Amino acid sequence: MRPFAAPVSDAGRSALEQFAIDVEYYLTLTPRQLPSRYFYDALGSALFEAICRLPWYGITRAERDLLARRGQEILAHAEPVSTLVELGPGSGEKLATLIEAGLVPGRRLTVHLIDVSPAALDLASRTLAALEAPQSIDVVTHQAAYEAGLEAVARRRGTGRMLTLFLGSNIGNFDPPGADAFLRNVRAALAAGDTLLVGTDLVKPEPELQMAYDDPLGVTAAFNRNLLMRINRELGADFNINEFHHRAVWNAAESRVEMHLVAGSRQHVRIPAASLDVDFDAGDTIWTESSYKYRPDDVIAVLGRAGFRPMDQWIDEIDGFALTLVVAA
Ligand code: AVI
Repeated sequence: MRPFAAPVSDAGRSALEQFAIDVEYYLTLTPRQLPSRYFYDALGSALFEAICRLPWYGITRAERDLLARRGQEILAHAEPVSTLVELGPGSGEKLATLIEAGLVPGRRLTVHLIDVSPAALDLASRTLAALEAPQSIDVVTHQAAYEAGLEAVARRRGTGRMLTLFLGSNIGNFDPPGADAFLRNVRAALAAGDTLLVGTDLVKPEPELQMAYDDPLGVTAAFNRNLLMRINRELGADFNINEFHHRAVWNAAESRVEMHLVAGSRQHVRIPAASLDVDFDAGDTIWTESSYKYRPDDVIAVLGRAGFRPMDQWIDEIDGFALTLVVAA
């Protein structure tokens, strides 16, 4: 599954038209799928923020701890850094943690935030404005897909080094060819000597992964099922949400947690805006997300294939998470 790939060019289309096209395309594949990028409407984003606070989901906690403990080292490696870029800043808290932990006092910094969501850009900008000494930080927002945003940054960057952050194990939502292609595009937008910090969740015992993606409070289940709510609301569909159940499975051979929605009974679903009718039998599934889990050396290898050289790697052994710093070769 390639959650960030669109089946056709999206030139000139509204976001809603593209959503309808994607739903029509992915729901008629075998197996049926939906791209995970559509989880993040307002409710889905709030549910994801809640997931990040769950005790069973260690990614956010581990990453924040590493950034707080190692921030100074990370920024020292990237010196002389004048530009920070974050792809998908979320609430901006991780970036704020890094800046607080390691920014040289008095240093002026330009921070570029790239996200398709204006709400995320607004929230992250406010988080940075609340930092001590915000006057030494110029924040520029780019409401854009990651690659397009990075190209815009490359066009207007000044002299000095740039450190780009791709955190939260977002790389895990790309399949291996998608991750390779994406990281190559990131490399192409950077200059030699620029650095990239990538957060990746690591392979860990299956029961831990199971709890992280099928939590006892049912927050991840709600996050998954909300995708059908979104299709009902935005595309006028009539999914019976109560009859779709969340399933998370660890696929060891592919090194990924898969999330699926499973029909509990036979259903005929109409999706008018996608000009689509779909029949489900009890037990039929829709594959909604893959979260690839890495081994520390795999992270170095995938970044190496994209044209980066390793600088350092920090591992949180408790939650099984890695921050990897590489330099554009
Ligand atoms: C955003 N992404 C890295 C999360 C993940 O872990 O794959 C999304 C998520 N899906 C279920 N829980 C969290």
